[in-house]
Amino acid sequence: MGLPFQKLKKLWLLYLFLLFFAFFMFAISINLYVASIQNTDPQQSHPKPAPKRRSLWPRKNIVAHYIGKGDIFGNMTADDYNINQFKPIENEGADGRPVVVPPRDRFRMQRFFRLNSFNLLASDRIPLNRTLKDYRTPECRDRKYTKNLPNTSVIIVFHNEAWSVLLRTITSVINRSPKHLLKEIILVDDASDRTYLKRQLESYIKVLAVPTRLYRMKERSGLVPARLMGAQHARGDVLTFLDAHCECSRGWLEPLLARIRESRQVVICPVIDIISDDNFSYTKTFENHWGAFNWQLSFRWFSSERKRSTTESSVKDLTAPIATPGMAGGLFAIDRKYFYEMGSYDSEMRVWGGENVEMSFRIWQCGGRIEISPCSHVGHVFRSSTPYTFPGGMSEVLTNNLARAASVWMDDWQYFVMLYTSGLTLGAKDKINVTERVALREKLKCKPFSWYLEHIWPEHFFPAPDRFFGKIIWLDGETECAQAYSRHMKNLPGRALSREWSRAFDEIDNKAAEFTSLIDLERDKCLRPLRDDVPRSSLQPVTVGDCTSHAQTMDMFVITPKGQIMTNDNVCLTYRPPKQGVIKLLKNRNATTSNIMLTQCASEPSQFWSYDMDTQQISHRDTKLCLTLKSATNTRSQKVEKVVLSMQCDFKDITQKWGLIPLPWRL
Ligand code: LR7
Ligand code: MN
Repeated sequence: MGLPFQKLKKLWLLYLFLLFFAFFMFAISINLYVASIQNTDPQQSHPKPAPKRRSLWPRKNIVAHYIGKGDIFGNMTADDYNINQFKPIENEGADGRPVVVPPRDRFRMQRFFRLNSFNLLASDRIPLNRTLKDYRTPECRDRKYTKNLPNTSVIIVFHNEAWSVLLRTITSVINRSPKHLLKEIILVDDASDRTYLKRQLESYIKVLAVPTRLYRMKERSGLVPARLMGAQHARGDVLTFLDAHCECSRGWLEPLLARIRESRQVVICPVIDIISDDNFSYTKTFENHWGAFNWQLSFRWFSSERKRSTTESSVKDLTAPIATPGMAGGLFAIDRKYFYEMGSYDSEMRVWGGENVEMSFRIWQCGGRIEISPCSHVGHVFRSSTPYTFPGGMSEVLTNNLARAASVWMDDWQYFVMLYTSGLTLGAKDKINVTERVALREKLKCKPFSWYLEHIWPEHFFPAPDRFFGKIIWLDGETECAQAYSRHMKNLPGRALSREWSRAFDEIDNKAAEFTSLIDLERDKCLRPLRDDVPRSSLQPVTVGDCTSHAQTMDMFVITPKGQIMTNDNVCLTYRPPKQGVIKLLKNRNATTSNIMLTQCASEPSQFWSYDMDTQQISHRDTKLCLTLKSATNTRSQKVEKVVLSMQCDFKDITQKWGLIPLPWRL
């Protein structure tokens, strides 16, 4: 009787041991997995390929930031938040190289990533005065500046910034700015609660080589109220704003101040280089980037060629700044008095977002300029999520800020933004009071938004009175909408004589309400990207799909009178003659290839189209090939997909007929 019981007991022990062992292996493999996601191998991560600019990627919705939730690393404790683990190691991260956190610390590294949405352990290994390379072009290095430049106050606002990151920002400002140009550093603490940002910070800044003062917001307000407080206390000729996680590189300041000396109406930004959020490597970015906004007013970088501003020196000056329709918002210098003359900031904007939109429109429309100096390089830690809270709710705060910017500065276009930004509606206007800002706009006699689009951002992809805005539907000859459209076109007098887009826009506008009401969401098919989960900036094949209005506005197009077919984020319908390399690339990337792609607008012949009202064909202007809907086999999944290609035109071919269904965009 006793024997089987003994056996059973042994077996249980064995089970228990096995269970324990399995759990142990599981824990180890998770750790290894996590370590493998984090690319910390210096061989691999440096040099990096052309940096991915966060802003070129699509966002699921208007909320540009999200807050990381708890994960397998458990909850953080008050101690975790408050201890300062800064322990610099000589030469770590020198010359902007990436940091490798040793394997034994990988688990902690993951745990602490969440605190700031960047690799705190990596930063904590880098000395505050780490060296960087000289990222300037030879032309910029050779450029001489007069000693007689205006001086500046550097204003840095922060909320719960990491010690090593904040102090490295300050150290880089002190070490890389000519002493006589740096009047003071002003820190504004937006009601942080980390203990090391209290007394420890106060005593640290007392001994710095440059007068550094710290002000604190009484309650958490956001970067706009904090910057306004900083500006109030500043005494320098120029205000230079920086985020609290930057590193200024050699020669960053002189070009900014020199440009303001030339013209006090210029708001001047440095080139923003990339400090990696996972290994703190410093990567130089291209000098010829400029910025603007998408349909939801998110800031975006663009790289198409732009004329440089002419400075005192010659026209072909490679050190001359580039005018930019929009500013990223965090890093710029502005004449202090001019800042106030122009209405500083909209003080009702809270926490994060929108202030850069407002400032961009305001400065341009009210007679100033915004430029990027190719000679000034400042690194910024780009992160993909927001580590801090949004008092008042993220979506509410952000939509409120954007609604304020749009309703004061965008005239007719404010409705467009409100109609096609998720989280925003026309009702947003009722919740805000912008009387003071509208009065400012009148006082400064600012120009209309149409002027801004036409003259400051002629490459823009927004709707306009002389453009079409709406959906492009496939006229399959069966749906009511398709039939009504074709009938309307066939009955137009003299339709065959005109190939002008504007004529088509007019004829369609007359019937806009009718067509839109006839769209059958189930049956009508609209032109749209083949996949909607790929970045908008990459090449994407085109297909037709249901005509629902998608949050990302993937199936809405703007057509210019010259025949460029554009959509959100500066993406254009493009004819791409198949080259072998291209096909290979596409096969890997998208698995379905076509000679029609959506890609960055460039105003090239490959992006101009004609519309034949008589046959309802859209043809590529140069090759005279027609947009055609065909079935193609996906090389990866072997599934048959409908793809839009360009083929020989045949007016009888039903797969080549397209209708333009306008959508409302202003009141
Ligand atoms: O409630 C807050 N209080 C603060 O003091 C929220 C933020 N802040 C501080 C924060 O600590 C940081 O120093 O404000 C600064 C900016 O906040 P980030 O770093 O979280 O913002 P970001 O870099 O993601 O956002 C960009 O857009 C913002 C819109 O409101 C601001 O204009 C940021 O300054 C801006 N940053 C840049 O332009 C750097 C380059 C990014 C690009 C492209
Ligand atoms: Mn930032």
